[in-house]
Amino acid sequence: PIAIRREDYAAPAFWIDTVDLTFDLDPAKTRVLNRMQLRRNPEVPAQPLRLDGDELNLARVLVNGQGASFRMEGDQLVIDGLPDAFELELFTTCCPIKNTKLMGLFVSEDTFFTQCEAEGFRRITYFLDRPDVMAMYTVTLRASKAAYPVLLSNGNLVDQGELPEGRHFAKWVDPFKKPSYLFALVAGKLVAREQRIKARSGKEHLLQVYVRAGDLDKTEHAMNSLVNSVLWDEARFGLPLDLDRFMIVATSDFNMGAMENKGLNIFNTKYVLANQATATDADYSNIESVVGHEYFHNWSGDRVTCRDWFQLSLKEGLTVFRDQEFSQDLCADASARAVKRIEDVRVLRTAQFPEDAGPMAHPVRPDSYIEISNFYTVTIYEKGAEVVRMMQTLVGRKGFEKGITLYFERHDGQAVTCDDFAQAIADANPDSELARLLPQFKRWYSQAGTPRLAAHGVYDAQNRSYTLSVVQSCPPTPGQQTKEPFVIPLNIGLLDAATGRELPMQLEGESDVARGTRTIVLSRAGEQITFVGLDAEPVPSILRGFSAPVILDFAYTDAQLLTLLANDPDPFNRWEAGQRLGLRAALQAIAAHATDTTPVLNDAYLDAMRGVLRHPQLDAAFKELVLTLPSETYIAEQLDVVDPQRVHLVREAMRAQLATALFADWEQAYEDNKDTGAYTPDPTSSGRRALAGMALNFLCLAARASGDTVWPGKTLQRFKDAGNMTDRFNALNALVSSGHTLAAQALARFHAMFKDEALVIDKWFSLQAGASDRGGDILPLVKQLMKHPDFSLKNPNRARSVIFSYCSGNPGAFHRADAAGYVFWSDRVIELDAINPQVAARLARALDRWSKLAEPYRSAAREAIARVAAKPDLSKDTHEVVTRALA
Ligand code: BAL
Ligand code: ZN
Repeated sequence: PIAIRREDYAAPAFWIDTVDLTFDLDPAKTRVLNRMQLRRNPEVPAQPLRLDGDELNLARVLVNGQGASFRMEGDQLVIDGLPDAFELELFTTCCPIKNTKLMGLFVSEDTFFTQCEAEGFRRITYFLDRPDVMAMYTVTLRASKAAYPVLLSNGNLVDQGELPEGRHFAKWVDPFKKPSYLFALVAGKLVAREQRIKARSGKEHLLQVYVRAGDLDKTEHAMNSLVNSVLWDEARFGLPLDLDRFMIVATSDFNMGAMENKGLNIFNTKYVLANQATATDADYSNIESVVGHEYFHNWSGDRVTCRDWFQLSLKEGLTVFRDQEFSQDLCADASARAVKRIEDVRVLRTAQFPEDAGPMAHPVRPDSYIEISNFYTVTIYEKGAEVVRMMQTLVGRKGFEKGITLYFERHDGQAVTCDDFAQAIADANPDSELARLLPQFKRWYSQAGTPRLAAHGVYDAQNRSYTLSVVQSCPPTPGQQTKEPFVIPLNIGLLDAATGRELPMQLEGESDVARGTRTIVLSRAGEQITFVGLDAEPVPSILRGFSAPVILDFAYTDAQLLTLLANDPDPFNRWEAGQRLGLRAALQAIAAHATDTTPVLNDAYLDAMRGVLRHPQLDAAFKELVLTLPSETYIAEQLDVVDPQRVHLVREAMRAQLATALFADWEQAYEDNKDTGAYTPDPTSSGRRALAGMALNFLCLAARASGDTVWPGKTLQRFKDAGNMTDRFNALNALVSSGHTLAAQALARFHAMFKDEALVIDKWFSLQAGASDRGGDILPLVKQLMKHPDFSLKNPNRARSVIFSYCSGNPGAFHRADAAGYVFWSDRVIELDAINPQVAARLARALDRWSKLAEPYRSAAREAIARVAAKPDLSKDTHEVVTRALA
């Protein structure tokens, strides 16, 4: 396979102005008639027309109504000698029922769906399948009326009617130009929840959420989330809904979370369906984010799209930022907003930081790829969102809104680049630090790797000053040996070490005395920041709110961290102080080769955690985050050489210690938070359920050590009596993760209760595959689960629930000294690759960090990767991941 390089970008040789598609839908043989108006791009040297195709049967090619000569070059259809403007008619067929890749047109539960991003449209018809070719679409769908009563495509329904032989048709016209990756169609037996909404302009829009008949009672939250999204984008950024009707359709077979096709979003059921009996608080929250995300793409993605796929973060980073802001703005108070921020940073640090340090590290705007599907990554999405967030920090919230307005004014209807976006934000704020430092700021787009800030502070008693020295660096990443300094907005506060109170801050040479957080903009490799007017050495609260996606090294003393944990008015850094203390204890125990009987946590830490748990003012959601230890993955990232079993052992020992040392406090926390009344998924009550769930987990863990049967018994009762899925699942999780004997009957009962609810059965699989390993018991269980009648490798959600939960989500069980976990992994990657390369390539990433492993894991992991790489006929997707891993 060949690499596509960003620097090779060339404008297309032809433009497609209109596309008129007619589908005769049949699962075994769908006929597609494609009539297009094309014209040469006069700015490009004359060349043949090359249309992309993949797994299509071509039956006819007509140019201006006449048979035309053409040739095939690989998968491309090539036509020479074309006039400057012409009509091209193509007739092809494809086989949706056999489409297990779930790209292009496929069938799921007797319903037709499409997925075209990034390069799926070429599996429907021959096309200039690239995002800078934007056309107007008219789509006619024809199918059996009994089997496919609902026929949907992008835009507005302009005609529908009966056809002979029990068939019917629907004709859709999209009033906006769009790239092919935003095309969609759906046909099947579906029902819709509908709601009309009035925009500020007074215009009415129809919102629809389509699902299978039995799922209508699970669409209220998705609809509410959609309504909130429409209102929010108009209120915050002045971006209205531009369509008469906006549709969401759910499918249970989907590679991604969801897809922002213009006016016809297609969603994984996981991000649509929820009621209190089947969905947890986390599901509710994810649905809100994903519905928001896809809706916000209607502007940031659909109205303004990417010139080429290297610019993917143009729409994805921006849209993740927008959905993060949406969820924060919906929060009732600052505490809930902070909780959301902490959760987002946790994802970044446990998933993106390892990616940025591993073989798949790439800049937010990559320079090359073999398979673009592999670049729908946490770097493009989450780090991309952090880059946008830093821009907002540098120009202020209002300035950022002005920048967004200018961006859409300038580029509406265009396919543009990350440079265009940054330029618009800077141009709207000409006096900002962003405008001043723009070329340097854009290194965030071009340089991969997580920058490190090494900071240390010196107090000068004579001058009553405190100088913070900060040196930035960034490690080499594939293809980038050296890095230039980044622009880093560093939010800082100072606390009084004795009282914990926030100190006024005055920078040397300035007369202003600031209270609260101050943003210092770093741009050089090394800088010094001197604060004056200080009577004693302060405790610096650095990187408040996680103001930049960097690793901060500062040699805090335990006492300083305890001060921050108890007092920092910045909730992010308050949480971070607890994480640093926990991490430090873990790393010390790992370095000391602690056994499972050595206490890892000291009394000061345990007292501090007790203080948080008992704190009368802190919210339950925040307490739950503070009391959650750094994950095994995050701990492993801090080590040069990782023994995953040792990491697992130490973290389990920490959990056991927290369980027993805080036993009475867990009892109290459970009693205080167990009743949340009538179910609503709001942040306050979900925070209380989360803390009650955590308490039960620790109580069952403590019971395991003491032999107590009371709490496991109570937990089983809670599991049985629960009025919502969150409480029920938390109770089940407490029994499973403590390895209690009651877990088996609870699991059996859970399965029986929810056997017809696919998303709940996914949870049932995932909980078991992700459970804490005890003596190597999880791998045999995973193999057993794969033999369960409900298991299917073809359904991505189900495959993820078992295989990914084990390989990617359960390091203590996956990294086995006997290498059996890696052998299992390689078998599954190979097996999945033949079915669905995107899912296989994602699974292949589970061993990204193999080179950091201690022996014998390292050699065994390498061997497993080499085994996959040696497989002939590997997809481009998987090939790219494994060859990069071995490079
Ligand atoms: N564009 C792919 C799915 C998403 O990011 O919304
Ligand atoms: Zn997106």
